[in-house]
Amino acid sequence: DPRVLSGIQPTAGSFHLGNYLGAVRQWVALQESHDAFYMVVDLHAITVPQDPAELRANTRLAAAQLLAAGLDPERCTLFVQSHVPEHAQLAWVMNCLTGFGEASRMTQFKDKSAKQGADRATVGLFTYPILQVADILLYQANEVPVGEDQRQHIELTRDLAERFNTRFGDTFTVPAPYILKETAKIYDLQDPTAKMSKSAATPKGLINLLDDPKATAKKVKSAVTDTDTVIRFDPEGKPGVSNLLTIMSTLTGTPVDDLVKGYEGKMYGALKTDLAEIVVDFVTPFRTRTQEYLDDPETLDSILAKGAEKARAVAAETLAQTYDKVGFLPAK
Ligand code: AQP
Repeated sequence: DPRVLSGIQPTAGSFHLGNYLGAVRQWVALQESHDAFYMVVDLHAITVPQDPAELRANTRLAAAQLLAAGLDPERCTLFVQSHVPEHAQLAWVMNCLTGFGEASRMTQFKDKSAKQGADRATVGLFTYPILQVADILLYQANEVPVGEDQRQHIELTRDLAERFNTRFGDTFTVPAPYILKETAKIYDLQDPTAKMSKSAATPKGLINLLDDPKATAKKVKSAVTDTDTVIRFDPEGKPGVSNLLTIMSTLTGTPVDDLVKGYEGKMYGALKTDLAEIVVDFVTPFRTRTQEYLDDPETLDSILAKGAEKARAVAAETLAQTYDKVGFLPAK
C-alpha cells in the first residue's frame, strides 16, 4: 500500500474544526487505503515555550482526540514524535542540506516570528520546517495529508528529498501533498478571510471540538456573514456564508450545490441554526469518546508504545541508510 504520514501539535489542548476538517478527517479515511503513520508532534510543540506538565497532558489529550476522531490502532500507526529519536537525528542531516536563505523564505516562520517579536522567536521555530522534512522522509511517505498552510513545507520536503537523492544516490521517496480543495482552509467564523487558528486574536470565531457544546452553538449562530441575504457558494464575494456551507457540507456529506438549493429563499439565520445543531451533534459524542480514552491512560499509553515500536522499525532503517550514504562510520 502507498504510505501516508502526518502529524498534529499537542499545544492547544482541544483540536479545532480547522484541524479536524482540514487534516484529521482525511487521516481517518486514508487509514483504509494506505499504510498510515500519524503522530503527535511534541518536538514541534516546544518551538514555543510550553509548561512541561501541560505538554505531557496535552500529548495524551491529542492522542485521545485522534482515537475519538476515528483513528484505529489496528489500521494505522499512531505514535508520539519524541518516542522515535530518529526524527531529531534525521533533522540534523536535513538541516545541513538546507540553505539559510531557503529556510528564511518559509512564510509560516515569518508570520509566527513576527507575532512573537523577532528577538523572542527561537532557532527551533526557524528550523521547524526542516524537522518536518525529516518527519516525512523517515517513513518514505508517498502522500502527506495536511491543510493548505502546510503546502510550502511539503514543497521544501520534496526539494530536500530530491537534493539528497541527487547528491548521495536514491534514498528518499519524494512525497506529494494530499490537500483536499474543499477543506484545505477552514476560516475563522468572525473573520472569514483568516484561517481558523488557535492563535487567532479572539476565540470567538474558533470552534474548539472540546468546548462546551452550548458555547459552540452560540459561536456558530453569531458567525459573521455579509449584508446580502442570498445563500450562495462564492468564497470571494461571500466568504462567511461559503465557509459555513463548506463546514456543513463536510460534516453532513451533502454536496454544497444541494445545500444551496435547499436554502433557496431562506435567511442566513436558518443556515446558522441548522449548522449549530450539526456541529453540536458532531462534537458531543466526540467529547465523550475523548474522555473515555483519557479515563484509561494505561490503554492509551500502551497504544502509543506499540505505535512507537512500529514507527521506530521503519524510521531506524531509513536513518541507517541515510547515515551510510552521508559517510558516517558505522558503530561496530
Ligand atoms: N483552518 C484550517 N483549515 C484547514 N486545515 C487546518 N489545519 C490547521 N488549521 C487549519 C491543519 O491542521 C493540521 C494540524 O496543524 P497544526 O499541528 O499546525 O495545528 P495547529 O498549530 O493547532 O494549527 P493552527 O491552529 O493553525 O495553529 P497556528 O495558527 O498557531 O499555527 C495541519 O495539517 C494543518 O494544515
